[in-house]
Amino acid sequence: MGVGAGVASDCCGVVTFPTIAYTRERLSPEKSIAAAREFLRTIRQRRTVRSFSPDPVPDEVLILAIQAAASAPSGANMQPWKFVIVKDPELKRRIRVAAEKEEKANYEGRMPEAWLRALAPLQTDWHKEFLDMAPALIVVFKEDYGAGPDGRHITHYYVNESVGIACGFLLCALNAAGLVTLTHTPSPMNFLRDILDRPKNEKAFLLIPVGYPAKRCRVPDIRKKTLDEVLIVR
Ligand code: IYR
Repeated sequence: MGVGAGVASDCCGVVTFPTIAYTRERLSPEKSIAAAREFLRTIRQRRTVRSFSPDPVPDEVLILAIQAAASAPSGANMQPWKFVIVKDPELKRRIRVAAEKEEKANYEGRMPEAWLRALAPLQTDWHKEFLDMAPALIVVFKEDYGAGPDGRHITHYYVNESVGIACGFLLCALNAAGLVTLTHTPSPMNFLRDILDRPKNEKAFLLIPVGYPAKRCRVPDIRKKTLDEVLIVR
């Protein structure tokens, strides 16, 4: 198999990608540590926020953050994701109404007692005002399979892992830009495909209200596990 830079090679009927030189410069240990420390400082400022200011956010930030998300690694580079930005108040309203209908059924019967007890400290309930209030919702869809131009079925691999990683990139990018997010998963969320008019190979994966925190926004005083609790070195 030829691996020369920029040379597509063909072996046994398989066309491989040409390769390009990977040229990112190596950081010194000091610079590397400083960069990791700065990233940690920034990401530790991220909090899941449930009360949003209605102030608009720059479209360009949303677009750049989605470009960051879409640069994520994915199984066989299939990039099995779509991102829908919803700013239209009428669409946000329809999403809120549909989400609250499902969440009311969840909180008032479908969720087992143990789940309700686990959520009680967070004081969540079926009211989802943030779906109207946040200036933008980003709905991330996963593609369980792709559709070729001729309607051909394209198999996707590690879809949940790939889209989960892309969502992580998206949250980091929005946080770096000073915006707050909520990782919301109304369940079930099939209604999003209908309301947003998406094809049947797409399934809603995560609904992310994005914006600025409301004035006097409060968040639960939770703690993250310590390094000792999460790190094993062998
Ligand atoms: N999706 C519901 C319930 C919920 C579930 C979990 I797990 C949370 O961490 C938070 C909420 C809701 O949005 O209220």
